[in-house]
Amino acid sequence: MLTLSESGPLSPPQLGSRHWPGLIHHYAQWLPVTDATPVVSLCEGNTPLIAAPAIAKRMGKPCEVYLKYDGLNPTGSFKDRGMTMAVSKAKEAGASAIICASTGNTSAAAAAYAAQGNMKAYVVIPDGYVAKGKLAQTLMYGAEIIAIKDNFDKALAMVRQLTEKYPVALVNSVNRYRLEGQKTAAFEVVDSLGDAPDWLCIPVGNAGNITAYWMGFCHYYQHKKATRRPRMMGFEAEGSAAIVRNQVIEHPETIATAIRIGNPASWVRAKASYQASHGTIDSVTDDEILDAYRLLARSCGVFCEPASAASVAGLLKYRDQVPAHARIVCVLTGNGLKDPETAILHSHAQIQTGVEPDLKSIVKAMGMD
Ligand code: AN7
Repeated sequence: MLTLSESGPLSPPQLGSRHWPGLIHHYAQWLPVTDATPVVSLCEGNTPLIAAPAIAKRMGKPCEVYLKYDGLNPTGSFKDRGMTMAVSKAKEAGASAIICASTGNTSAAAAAYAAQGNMKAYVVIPDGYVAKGKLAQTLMYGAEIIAIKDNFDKALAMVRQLTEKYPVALVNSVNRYRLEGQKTAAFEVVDSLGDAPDWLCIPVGNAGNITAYWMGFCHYYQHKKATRRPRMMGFEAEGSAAIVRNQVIEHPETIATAIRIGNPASWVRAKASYQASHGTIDSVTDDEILDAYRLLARSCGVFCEPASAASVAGLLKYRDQVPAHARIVCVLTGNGLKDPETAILHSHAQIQTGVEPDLKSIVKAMGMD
């Protein structure tokens, strides 16, 4: 019997017509895979594009704003797109173990795909700076977690050195297959809207995702699946804005721990991407990130993690430059459930505890007495 992880990209498992087979099977013709590629999939991709009229209203002119909610991927972040490719290709090359450095989401995805692909995963993380939900997932998926007394940039440098000497496949975004998988998010945006948007707003950490989206938009444009390409508007957190400041940040800081990165791995390619698109990479403060984080939840019903809210914080910062009637997509890279501690600390809301279990007390707590 053919199982999902044994089937090649050209022969997805035969299930009902509404079954989404994962992005490698769906976009096989656009990806560097063959029928010999052992596809390791958790049915990632096909995430919703959600209209956000409450954010469009804040632009102060007629326009459309959509949220590409990639927090609805199987492990709760866009990293699944790259990881299905990286792990499948590592398996094809005969690897039995993978390793990555991570601020949390890459490690969760690597661990999950390693589990599905029957491989061993090692993850190196900055001790004390990974959100609780991400740690919980990575532990559950069974990865070996190594927390170092330094930041993400150091962890990446270490795993790069390590994989030169030891038989472990590197699955950080310096692995070219990661960005190949991630570019499918741009395909989905075009497939949903019928064309490319005018602007794409996106958080920037290692700057891999902005690079991958641009690749995706360019491929579709070249093959006439889109008539245009968007302006790429990337946003770093102010305390780790290496690209904006044009210098490595030795001690990056931000509440958005996912993008607490001071030496982005895809720096050069990301710069080329935003420049070719006539876009920009700018920074947003932690306060702006938290305002957008709350706005998304309260006014749109979409709970993303703090790093993801940088895309909307950036759009709000650039609201005056939004052309009337523009179509804008903000990428929400990760699910809010990843980071319950930040949510509870910064929701600006409170639980009414210790309420007596009688109608009078509950009605009073509701403010209806
Ligand atoms: C939610 O998991 O780098 O600019 O190790 O988790 O492509 O790096 C995460 C990055 C944005 C930035 N949003 O994307 C990791 C890691 C979320 C993220 C980014 C990350 P890139």
